[in-house]
Amino acid sequence: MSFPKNFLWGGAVAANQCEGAYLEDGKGLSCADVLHGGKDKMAEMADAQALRRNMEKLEGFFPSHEAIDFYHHYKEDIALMGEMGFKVFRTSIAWSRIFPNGDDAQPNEKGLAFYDSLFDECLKHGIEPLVTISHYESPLALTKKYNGWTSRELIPLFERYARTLFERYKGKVKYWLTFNEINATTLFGAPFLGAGAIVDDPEKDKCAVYQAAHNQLVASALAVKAGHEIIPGAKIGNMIAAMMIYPYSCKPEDVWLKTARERETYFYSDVQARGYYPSYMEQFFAKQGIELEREADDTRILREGTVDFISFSYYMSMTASSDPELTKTSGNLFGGVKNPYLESSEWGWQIDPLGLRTLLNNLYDRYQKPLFIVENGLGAKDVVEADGSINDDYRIEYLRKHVKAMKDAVEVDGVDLWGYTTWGCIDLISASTGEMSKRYGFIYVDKDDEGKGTLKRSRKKSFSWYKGVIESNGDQL
Ligand code: BGP
Repeated sequence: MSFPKNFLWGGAVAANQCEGAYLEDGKGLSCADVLHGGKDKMAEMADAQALRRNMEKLEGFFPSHEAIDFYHHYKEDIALMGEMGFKVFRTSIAWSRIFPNGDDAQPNEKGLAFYDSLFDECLKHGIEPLVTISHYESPLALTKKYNGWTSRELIPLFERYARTLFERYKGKVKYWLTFNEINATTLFGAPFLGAGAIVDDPEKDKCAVYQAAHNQLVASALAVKAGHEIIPGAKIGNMIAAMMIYPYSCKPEDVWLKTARERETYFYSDVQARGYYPSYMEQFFAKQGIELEREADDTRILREGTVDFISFSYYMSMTASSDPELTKTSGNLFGGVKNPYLESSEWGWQIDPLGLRTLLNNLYDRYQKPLFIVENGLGAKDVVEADGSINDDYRIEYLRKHVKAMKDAVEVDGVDLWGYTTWGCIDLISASTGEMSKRYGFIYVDKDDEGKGTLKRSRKKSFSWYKGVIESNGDQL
């Protein structure tokens, strides 16, 4: 047994990290457009005052405004993906390209036409689009007017946006994801990125943060229902930043902490896969005095809007320990305690291929639904040699080991895995730092952290390696 014949190999991007053209053809500002780049980006996202200032006045350099200008280069970029043999391309739709303010009376035709053309281009190259409806880019006007997802007003607005997409692209797009890394809303330390909300002290104001999460879960379920109604045979998944957490030691307290921390993420996938709140979450709300604004219909909506498959991002694992003295490590949504058995990337994310196999098994055991790895990869600095070549053996090494782990999960353990889209298949701006130098791609883009460069695309060594992987359906690693 090997990977199934129709296994979906490909790559992933998100609109705000690659498109640029931030105000072109009627697009409105999104939350991503008011975040500066640099190592302080995480702090800025958690700083309510700074966010309010940025919303009022855009001063300085904002990486998303041009990004890699995919908006004007997509034909060339999709052709390169076609050359690698991609079966699937994951991208997101910028909500503010379709509804510039989120609540406009009519959708923006030019925005809709752009994605028509993008999906046509994919299909021309035999590439199936996999579309994230909301990837860290809710319209800024909704933050100003409603404080983003803390308000239930966003539920019908999102449903209408999703319905508009399903109606328009029903002949072109079969695979959909509702919210990117939906667990970011409560785990990121600030609900701005995931939920377009500014909360002065998220630790104290848990109610606002969990309300945003609840509203998104209801909206996600409504979108799943609508998608099934409008597109027969549509496959609609959720998307979580999957956390592979080990107990730091066999001390029972550490083991318990692992369970508790995993539940911070499982909460979302439990609701989206099973259709109801897990009892540990209801207890948590009761004990913390968190009273959510829930409507009578919410229970039915959640039950009727369960997802067809579970998708997730996986970059690293971490450990949980009851000892506060141990060294911490960073990660894409939250850090943990450093694992002494693992190496780290240049950005301190701990590399753990076997953790991916364990995680695939855990998720499949828990939900018995098909899985899709929609983000995985190594953010690293690349060097362009004098002859123009880019020898990214470290990236090949990272990916090879992860594909091998995924292969074991499928071939040996019997996990039902639909596909694999590596993150940032073409270099793009980083979500956590806004840097260009944190590169993930098979395709290099000539641009630096200050926004300078020709935007010229070139193939890295990993380009032909991945082409070979896809051609051999994962046999040739
Ligand atoms: C995930 C996000 C992506 C992506 C990725 C890599 O959390 O869904 O948008 O950016 O992480 O993170 P970074 O860009 O910070 O390296």
